[in-house]
This record gives sequence, C-alpha cells and structure tokens, in this order.
Amino acid sequence: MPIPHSGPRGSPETDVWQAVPASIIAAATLDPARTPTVRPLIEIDICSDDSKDIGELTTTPIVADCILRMSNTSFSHQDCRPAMTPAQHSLQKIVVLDSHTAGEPTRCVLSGGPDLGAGPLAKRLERLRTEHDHLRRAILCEPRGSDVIVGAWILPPDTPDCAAAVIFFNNAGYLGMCGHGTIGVAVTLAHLGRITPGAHRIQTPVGIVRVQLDSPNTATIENIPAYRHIANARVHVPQFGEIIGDVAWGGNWFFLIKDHPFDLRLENVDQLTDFTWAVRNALTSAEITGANRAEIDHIELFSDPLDPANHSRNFVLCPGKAYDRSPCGTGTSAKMACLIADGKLAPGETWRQEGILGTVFEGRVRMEGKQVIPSITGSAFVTAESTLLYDPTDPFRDGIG
Ligand code: PYC
Repeated sequence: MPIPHSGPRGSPETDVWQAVPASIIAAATLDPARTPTVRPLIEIDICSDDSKDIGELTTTPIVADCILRMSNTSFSHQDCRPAMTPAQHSLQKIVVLDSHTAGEPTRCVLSGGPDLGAGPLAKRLERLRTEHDHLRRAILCEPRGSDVIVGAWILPPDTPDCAAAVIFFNNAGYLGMCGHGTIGVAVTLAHLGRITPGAHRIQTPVGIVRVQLDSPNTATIENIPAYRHIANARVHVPQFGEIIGDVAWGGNWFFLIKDHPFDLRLENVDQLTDFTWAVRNALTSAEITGANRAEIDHIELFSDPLDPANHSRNFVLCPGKAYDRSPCGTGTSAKMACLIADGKLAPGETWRQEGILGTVFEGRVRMEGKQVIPSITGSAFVTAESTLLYDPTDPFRDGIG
C-alpha cells in the first residue's frame, strides 16, 4: 500500500496526513525537546489522554512507521495504521545493534534469526552456513548493510560460564574470530545491561575468548593462541614482482608484509586494496596456505607509525575486499606472534598498533608454555539499535552481491 506523505485523505476531508516514523512519535510523546526540528509545520495532539504539542516536524522525506492524522483533535496513532498487506504480515523482523570499534563496524544480531538448535556452537555455525546463509547476506550486504560491516550473531553459549556465544560473519562468509568484533560485542552486551565491568568469557567457533570489560566503552580481549606458521614466504605477484611475508594465525590467517613501496595513508586506500588483493590471489595461485591448507584471506601491510607514541601502522585487507578501519585485533595478534618468534617483543611488553584511520589497539602477550596468548585493548561505541525487515517479496531481500 503506498504511503502518502501529506495531503487530504480520509475523513474529515480537512484533516492533514503525514507519514511519521514511530521514533518521532516516541520522542515527542516522551520528550518534546528531542523532536527533530526543520520548520514549524502544524500543531498536533498525539494521545487523547496525554496531549502534547509536537509543534515542529521534519519535512525531510521519510519512511513511515505509521500514518499520523494531524488535526487539532486527538488521535492514537494505532487508529491510523493502514491495513497490512499479506506481505507485511509475513515480514521477518531481525533486531540488531550496531557499534564501531576504532572505526570498524560490528552489527550484533540479537533476535529474529532462525532457530539453530541448542547443540555445540560448531554445529550451529554449520546449520547457519548450510541452511540460512541467505540471512548472512541479507543482514550485512546492501541494501541493508555494506561490505565493511562484520556481523556478530549472539547466541546462547553451550559451555559453562560464558556470557554469550558468537558467530562472526562478513559479506564473504564466516570468520573464526574477530578482535574488533569481540570488543564490539562486549560493549554491546554492556549497553544491553547483560554484562557489567569485570571479567567475562565469550564462546567463539575457534575457542573461548576472555574479555575484561574495563569501562562501558573499553574492553581487553584475551585471544586464542597465535603463532607464526611460515617465516619469509616468497610469492610472485603479477605486476608487483616478488613479495616476501610471514604467514601467521591470530584467529584468522594473515600474510604479513613489511617490505612494500606503499605509504599507508587513507588517501591511498584504492592502491593499497589493489596491491593486497593481488597478493591474496597470488598466494592462492601459488598454493601458499595456512595450516591444513587453510586459505590465507587477510593481507596485512606494515610501516612506521605516523604517531611516534605507537610502534607500527597497518593496513589490513579483509576477505570480502573491504579494508579494516580498525588496527585489526586478529591481525595485531598475528603480528605479535611474529614479533615474539623474532625476539622483538617480550611477554608483557605493550605493542601499540596504529590502523589506517590512526586509531590504536594496545596489544600484549603472555606465554603459556610455548603458546603465545595475545590480548588486545580497544574502545567501541554503540551507533544504532534497529529492526531489519525481511520481506519475502522483496527482490533484494537476500542482499546485493
Ligand atoms: O579485528 O580481528 C579483527 C578483524 C578481522 C576482520 C575485521 N576485523
């Protein structure tokens, strides 16, 4: 049913109708001061039992959550809802909470997804991957999302003492672990009142990650063990020649390159993306992989930091060709494993990794026998609480791409 933006409609003929998002109604009802201001439009009453003037309404074109009849008499907005079409009746509603960690977005899926059962997390991930993968694309890809967002499906844990289980995903598939994402999940759980500052455990498909929520916006995550798999691997990259890098695991597989001709600045992002994408393809062609022939799907470049307070600057290409806006938690873990292997970092020493936006993750490692256990500290901020609508009749319901 088309939604009218304004004009005479209904009865009496003199009433004026305006499409209004529920948030405006809620804001006006609860707190008139929060109502968006563009220009005075009309005085309206929201509820007969608790009348308040909105006074001003936005005239920006908006998608309506309901149609509000505006007159000097009083109405409840439910009275004005148009009858739903059959498609609207079957809309799937997926509740998400968005945040960013050092600039890199995380979309936590809170409810509205399919029932993945109560078994081990690995089985639930398999069910998501094989039976409901369209929802991954629906939630993250355009037109609802973008290539940049990392998804974090929040689920009940299947091991004791965990605050939550989480499955990370992106525009290209599923991630074993995600450092910025885990910090985003911790801050999101705090925003929801599900955890308070202190120590927590979060289950991921690759193991349990310990989280210390330092404040409502800052968390330290203790990652799963990281290690260097190959030092100084050589790969021929068409148009760029021979490139040397380390293959390391930090929760995802990375190829870490120190020697390259590029200036790691935001304005060079297209060039950096072209180069790292070419490296990734060259690694695949040359069959250079992580352990158990795992694909190396993250490429990380390093340079000196711009800020002398930091130790290094990086650029990280993610599997779906977007670059990490943050300094990359798993990439920083892989880097620290290489530094430990080279004797260039001592356990307990701080490593300040600057990302392409200039934001910083503070890393440290502790040793458990020969295992390198990295921890990463960073800050995240909640940016949106939303309900995604999945309409089975929408040709782009499963995302673009
Ligand atoms: O922070 O680990 C990370 C990460 C992986 C991909 C994007 N961010």
